[in-house]
Amino acid sequence: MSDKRKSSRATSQSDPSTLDRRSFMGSALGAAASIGAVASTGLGAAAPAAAQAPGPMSSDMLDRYVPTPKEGKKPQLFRAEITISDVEVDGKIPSDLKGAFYRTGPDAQYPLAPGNIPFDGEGHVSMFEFENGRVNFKSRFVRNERYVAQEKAGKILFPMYRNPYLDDPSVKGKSRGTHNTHIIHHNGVLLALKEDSPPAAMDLRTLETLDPVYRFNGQLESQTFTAHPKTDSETGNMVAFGYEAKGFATDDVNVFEYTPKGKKVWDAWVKVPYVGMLHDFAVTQHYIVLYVIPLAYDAEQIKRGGIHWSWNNGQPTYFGFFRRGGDGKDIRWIKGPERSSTHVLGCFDDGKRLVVDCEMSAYNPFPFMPMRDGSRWDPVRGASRMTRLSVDLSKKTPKDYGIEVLYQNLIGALPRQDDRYNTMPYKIGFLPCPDPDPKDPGKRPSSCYARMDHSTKSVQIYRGEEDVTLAEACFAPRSKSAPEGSGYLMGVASHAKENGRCDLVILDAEHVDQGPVATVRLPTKIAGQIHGWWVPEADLPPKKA
Ligand code: V55
Ligand code: FE
Repeated sequence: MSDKRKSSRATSQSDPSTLDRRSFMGSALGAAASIGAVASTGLGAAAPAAAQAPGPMSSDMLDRYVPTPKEGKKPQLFRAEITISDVEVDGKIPSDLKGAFYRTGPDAQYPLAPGNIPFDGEGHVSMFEFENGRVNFKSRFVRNERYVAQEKAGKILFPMYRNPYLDDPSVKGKSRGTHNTHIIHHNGVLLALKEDSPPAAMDLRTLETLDPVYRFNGQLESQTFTAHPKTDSETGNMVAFGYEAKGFATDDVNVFEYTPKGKKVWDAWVKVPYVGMLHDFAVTQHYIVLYVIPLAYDAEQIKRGGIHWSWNNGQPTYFGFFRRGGDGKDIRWIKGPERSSTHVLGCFDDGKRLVVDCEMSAYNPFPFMPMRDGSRWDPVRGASRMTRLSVDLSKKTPKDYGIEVLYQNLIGALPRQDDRYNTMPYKIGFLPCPDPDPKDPGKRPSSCYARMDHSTKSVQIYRGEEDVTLAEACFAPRSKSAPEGSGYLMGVASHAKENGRCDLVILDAEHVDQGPVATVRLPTKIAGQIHGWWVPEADLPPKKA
């Protein structure tokens, strides 16, 4: 590669404004695509040619969040709340697809303050409601305490990601939650989640915000609530946790379990070896697993007016596990090498082994999270692959945990499984990724969905249309008792060539390589997405007249 092109990539991690559009897009969530940007310039010898691929975040996120001073362009806000009944559909909505698909992501209410990061935009929730072959679309902001206060003031009052010291004095005591990361249904409501705060509850049909600080009828002791609760495969209970649970930067973690009707049936308190981002966790039939990564709390940076985290180069990871139903005192922390992992695909224990399949990168997967040592962020080391972590349970004091890459050619940070298998042995997974088999390495690779089958180690690929970026996919089972992975895979495709116009692509989850069975064609771009969630018809309240 030429030196000229190489230097054009000489971007500083701590200044996202210097990242070019494509590299940001690629790396925004787990560096899936950034690899590509680098590979295209030849930097990434280890990177597959597929590297220029679009990342898992939809392209419209870029326009909104990445300042582009080079082009002299102001960041463009989106903020459009949309209602469309009976959206145009290509193909036919399957008659056994009954329920609603929800998605959420950050959509900044006012331009982000200098130095702030895309993860601090206000939560904007969308719903695709399936009804007798028709699809209705609706999107609404979460009207949480922060949104409402800022709307009243006409400006940002919480200017920095998880740094309360810069907050406007008028919002003292209010919830800082943006609720921009994930949504789940629980006990008749939609819970919008951000890991630094309690959930906000919304109406499953209208998306009206019902409770901006939802504490499970006073049962929630933790001051925070994860964006990645799990559903117990046998009981349907919701298992979740909060970290920094006793307040800002505390090393306390509270893990808890609620019945589907919202009764707390278990909780335990543990302490982490250091305060790192605990974005996700793993729950098997018998164990809770917490994985501490060096995306660590940075007190100095907070004092300087920066964000909560920086990547603390060289710091070890810790794999912690303890028994469900216990008091947490049996927690064991196993030290491991510097790594990052933010999302779990699936996990199980079989009495002999505790297995957690997650996406894993060598280090910091986020180009906009500062490197503590000031080094330039490396998208090759930031690229995520599906990785199996395992612990030998027959040993009294396991000294290490196993790390095995499962699919070398698949790069992506937003894996999803059939959620009926959250706590059980499973074999099927889905992953948005750049084309793992580019026929023309010079061309921008397609954005794909991979269907992985661990039992055969085989991969099926759906290649999105040439100009699209595919968001995280979500699986909807054909019926309550359908076999694992039998149903539909759906996800939003944004078209770069149509100003970000979006489709919802619906695939037969067992034959993703055959292309969509139906495509819901929105007439417009919609708010960006981090995660999505399926709610079957039986769990939806009746539609109000
Ligand atoms: C993630 C997303 C967040 C966040 C922390 O990995 C981690 C995703 C959208 O906000 O605050
Ligand atoms: Fe997440």
